[in-house]
Amino acid sequence: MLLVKAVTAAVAIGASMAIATPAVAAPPHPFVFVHDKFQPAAEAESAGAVTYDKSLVPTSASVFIAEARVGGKGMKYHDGADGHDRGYHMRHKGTFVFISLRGLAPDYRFGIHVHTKPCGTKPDSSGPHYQNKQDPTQPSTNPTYANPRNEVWLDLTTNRAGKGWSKSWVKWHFRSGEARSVVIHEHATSTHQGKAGMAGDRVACVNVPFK
Ligand SMILES: [Cu+2]
Repeated sequence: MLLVKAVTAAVAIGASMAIATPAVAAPPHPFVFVHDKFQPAAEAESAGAVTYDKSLVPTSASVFIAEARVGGKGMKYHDGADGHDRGYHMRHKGTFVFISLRGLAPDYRFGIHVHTKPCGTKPDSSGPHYQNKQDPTQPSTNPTYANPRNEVWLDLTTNRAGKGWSKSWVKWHFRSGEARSVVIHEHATSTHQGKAGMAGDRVACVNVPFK
């Protein structure tokens, strides 16, 4: 049921974006969907999602993630009413990411981000956060770079039943092959200088082939 709601929400938002731009000659929106159960970290080679802390993310937990990549550089569209090319350029370019989780620790605040590398047997395998403008100083803790407009943050608080969801919209696209996972951390993401983007230990990881 939760999955159905998640898909409905993701598709509804995708549809509302489509309505914001004329349907005629509008490009298709590439979507990515991932639905997985968390496996023990030892299974990372073959698992879609792994947990490093079973007290916060048990192996009975599941995750759904959707990405919608919208628009692009210099795209034009026709006016649907009379068929003339008005030469307008796409105003809506960006990336929408949605996450829904169930079976996690209840009433708990998690920090969640898109990371650059696939999940592995070790929590650090997933590499640093994906950044649109890359901080020359790594690890990046400078809020000029480590912020939810330059990175994809999906922090959420679970309800009493251990369910939660979150979404992010950024005005850019991922560079191909450079965004590979979503990492769940043990606490909310900091925004303070010198700590920006930090959210404590990595408790779980989900492989996502972002476009
Ligand atoms: Cu992270």
